[in-house]
Amino acid sequence: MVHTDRRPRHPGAMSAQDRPGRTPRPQRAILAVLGCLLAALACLPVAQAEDGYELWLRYRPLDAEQAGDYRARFAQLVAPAQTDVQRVTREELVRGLGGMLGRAPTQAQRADRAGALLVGTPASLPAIARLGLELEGLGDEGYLIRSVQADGRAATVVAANTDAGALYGSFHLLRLLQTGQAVDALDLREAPKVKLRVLNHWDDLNRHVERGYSGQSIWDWHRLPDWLDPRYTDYARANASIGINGTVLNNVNANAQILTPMYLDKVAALAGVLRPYGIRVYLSARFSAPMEIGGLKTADPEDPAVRRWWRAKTDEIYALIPDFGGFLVKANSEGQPGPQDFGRSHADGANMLAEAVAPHGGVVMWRAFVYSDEEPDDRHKQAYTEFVPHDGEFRDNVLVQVKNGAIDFQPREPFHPLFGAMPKTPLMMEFQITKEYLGFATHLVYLGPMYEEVLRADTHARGAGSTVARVVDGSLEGHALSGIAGVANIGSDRNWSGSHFDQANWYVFGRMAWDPDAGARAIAQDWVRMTFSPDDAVVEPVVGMMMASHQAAVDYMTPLGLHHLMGRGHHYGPAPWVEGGPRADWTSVYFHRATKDGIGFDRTTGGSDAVSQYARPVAEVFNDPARVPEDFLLWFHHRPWTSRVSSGRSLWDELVHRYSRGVGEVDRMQATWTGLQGRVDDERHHQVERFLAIQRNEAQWWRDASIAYFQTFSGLPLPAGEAPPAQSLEYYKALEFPHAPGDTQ
Ligand code: GCV
Repeated sequence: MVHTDRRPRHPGAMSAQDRPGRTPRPQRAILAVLGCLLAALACLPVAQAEDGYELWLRYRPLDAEQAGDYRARFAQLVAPAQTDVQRVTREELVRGLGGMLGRAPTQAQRADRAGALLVGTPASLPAIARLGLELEGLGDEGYLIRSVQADGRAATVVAANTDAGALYGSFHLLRLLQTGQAVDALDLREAPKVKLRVLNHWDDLNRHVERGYSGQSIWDWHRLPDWLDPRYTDYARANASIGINGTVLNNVNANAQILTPMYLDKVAALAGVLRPYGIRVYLSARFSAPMEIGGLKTADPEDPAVRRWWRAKTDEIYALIPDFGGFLVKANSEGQPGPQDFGRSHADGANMLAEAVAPHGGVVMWRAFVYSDEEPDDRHKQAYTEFVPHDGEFRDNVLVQVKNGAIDFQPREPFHPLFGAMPKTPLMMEFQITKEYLGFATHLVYLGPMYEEVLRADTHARGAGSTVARVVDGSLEGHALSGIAGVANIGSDRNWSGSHFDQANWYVFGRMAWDPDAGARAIAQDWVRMTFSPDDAVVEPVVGMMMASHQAAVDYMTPLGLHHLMGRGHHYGPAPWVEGGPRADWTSVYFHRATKDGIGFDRTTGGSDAVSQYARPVAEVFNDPARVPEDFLLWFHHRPWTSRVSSGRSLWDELVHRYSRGVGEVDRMQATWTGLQGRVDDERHHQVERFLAIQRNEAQWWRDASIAYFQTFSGLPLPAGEAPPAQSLEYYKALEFPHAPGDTQ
């Protein structure tokens, strides 16, 4: 990344001043001895600082045998650099190949030896045009990587229709080397299945990050546009390497000032850094901006002056940023302004903005995370109730952005019932990468399995096989526009994400946004190889930890479908006792509904009837306590404490068992990690070890506090062999965390 290269220099490398023949003889002798000593020192293994800054783009030297093989195949680089995208592509290849192979390939205008790497498009490189490759169907971002004979010599080609495709293909090629793949008979063809692959930063203009656990905002607004922190470039590289092609710079709880000329200049400067990496910027728009910064008396989307204001504002933005992506909007949700304040619908509001960006090719991402405090209905149902009637009313350039589940990024949620229920509207997935409800940045929780579970869930909207992935990638209903958003976990921390393992969640988000059918395990394997070590003795145990980690966290936080049991406001730690306050559906008791008789939220046809928002085959399963996946039992059912579950245990015993099972898994993670000492660099090993210790303590805290609380309802003893909570319920209830990170302001 952009920083001093700390790799040991080649012992033979000399600068011009070092050249012999310029220094008197005796001094030369002394210098020669010193030189030998230095050369010998340079050959000693040098402990390399590993602070996580380089993410998965470390490009460390490969072992000699592998490097030798690759070196012969990538001896020469033929990659034009006429455009910014071409330039950064070439830079990345030189950096990556140079780092891994010990020396950068020679660069040439045309291949004149075996072992050339040709990178570009038929338009940018005649040699690629001569190959006559089938690039149709790869679109604007796809690529192929192939071993070929170019002008009679063995070569490797990364070819695409566009520069951006060649950039993505180059990162893929580098990944093949980073993960030790064979490259002698390559024939890969890749194109993203999803069009918009976008990070959502919940970053405020004062650099506070809502639900951020990795320092301040990466965007140094005060020093922009004059100071362009090199981190922005490295951020762009990291995103491009996993196919992310858009970023929403500011919080959905938006401040209208981002739309003022002063801030738009800053946004334009960032757009300039990100553009060569194929990344467009988007902004969260505050719906009431025409009143707050435009001097209008209303923000009514039907008011001609309001419409004019948005059109003019949009034109102003595009004059500065011709490839501006468009707007993300949180409206009429959690106190944010929106069209309903003026008696208009979500479609009215979205369409007004869509009309403004349409002439420029922009889009509107309108969030479906809405629930009203005046609405006494189950919060689970409200987004569906509000949005489904408007299916078909949104303009072509509007996507409705839906969280993966109906409540709010809980440790585990069934897929949102809107997926499959709005066939005429492109529905964009919103995942959370930052771990608001999954242990902040200290708990090791790999989100790949959770994303995979949601994307593979079958909505049955058009019969079996109508997976959420097919809704989101547009293939189920034939939408050309499609998108996936992830709420970023990136901040100013040196390691970007607050912990080394949270980088994996950024990584897997990008890979799954590119291909929603990709597997979490394979992605974890790539990530570990690139981030920690290609050594199988590291890869397999670490991937094992990662793959078990989500279930572990669900077990020690919210087993069996429980949800929303965290501390009030900051969301840190267990607080199933939370009640009262401004609204019922911000409390824990609203969601778990524990009584002397049982526990769980009855969302069956006899209860809130949320199940009926799913297609019939899904609804029937969710409605039946004997068929509902046990992971969602208490999400959909209120069950007696003594009822039996599939293990044969009573519900109470199973609950306690799962809490303890989660803690036990963290014990195993700790043991695995300790066993890797010496195989992973000390710096990162140490931090992960300490964070796992925090996680172990907090897992125990979650278990103990939850059991102590729920036992007051069940009145049942702990199953044999289960340790009682370490402290009294009063102790847990009295804990306070006034300065926990990431809270709203
Ligand atoms: C940006 C949850 C979070 C809020 C967040 C909101 C949203 O309620 O706790 O911090 O606000 O989701 O997604 O809009």
